[in-house]
Amino acid sequence: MSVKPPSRPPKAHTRYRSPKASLGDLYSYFKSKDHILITIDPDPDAIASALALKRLLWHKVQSSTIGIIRPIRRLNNLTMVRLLRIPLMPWWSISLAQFTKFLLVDGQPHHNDMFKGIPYTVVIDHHPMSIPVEAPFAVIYPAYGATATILTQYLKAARIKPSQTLATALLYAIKTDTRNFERHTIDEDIDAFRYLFEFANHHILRKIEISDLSLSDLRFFNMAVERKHVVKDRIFAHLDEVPSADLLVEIAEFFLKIHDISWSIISGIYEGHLIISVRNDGYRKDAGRAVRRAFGSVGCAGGHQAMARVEMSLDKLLEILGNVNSTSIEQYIRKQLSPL
Ligand SMILES: [Mn+2]
Repeated sequence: MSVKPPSRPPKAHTRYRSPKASLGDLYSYFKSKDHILITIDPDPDAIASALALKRLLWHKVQSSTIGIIRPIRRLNNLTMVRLLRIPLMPWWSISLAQFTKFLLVDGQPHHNDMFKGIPYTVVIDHHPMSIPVEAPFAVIYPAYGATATILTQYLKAARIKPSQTLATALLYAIKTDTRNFERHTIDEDIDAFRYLFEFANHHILRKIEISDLSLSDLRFFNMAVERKHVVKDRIFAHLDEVPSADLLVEIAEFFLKIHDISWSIISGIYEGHLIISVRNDGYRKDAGRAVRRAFGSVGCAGGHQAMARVEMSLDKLLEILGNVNSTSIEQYIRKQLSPL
């Protein structure tokens, strides 16, 4: 088998076409002898969209493979792939010569060096198009909150009832890409969400959504509980060296579950920097303003009403404190962020 360049002239559709018209067009590019590779940068939207595309082309092509360009690291996404048994192939282990057609979802060829130079037949995406996408079937809808929404419309147009696995994956994709509809959402995303809702497994969805800890992270929760200092409605804990900055966010959010705690201020050292993660109840206070006032002149400090983050180099800290250790750091943070 050899890879032939697309025979029809490229045209990218950024203006909306009916899903039915798009689907007919999509199908026209495939033959039953095709072996297709769907390439993705594996985030939930890309994974779910690839799975939907695989389903749409089921029985229309000889074989379909989803190739990922990097290992998945995010624990929620690993849980998604494991619980939904989504078949993914690391791209570096595949020979491209065995495929006759290439497809890309939730991304564009210029987004990654690994995509460049591949003669794509299909590109379906919702990121803004800064460089024209040249593929026979290119559908780019930047207004959409998720690529999964476009694929859900195609499934509906094809009258394919999504399996529990597929519906759960698509639902999770729409929820993550729109951050639970807090950003970049159009009616089509909400319609797709509503449609998928009844087919999804909500127990699995919940397990995927809450799976952001590893067993080894618990050590730091333990340390945070032991080291916590409560000053009025504020809780502080300094954790020394931590394996990731995200862990500080997890612990800060965990402490905010305590009903009469309004501020959760968790700090640690990560890659030579002091990181302070701040969460509050968002009521009459502004976490972003508070950290800018306290640390804006000595480090990088910012955030919103209910969440904020400070980052400062240990050199700067040494300059200010003269002596950098657990106790001096902890006291410094508490002094800067204690209620007046
Ligand atoms: Mn996306």
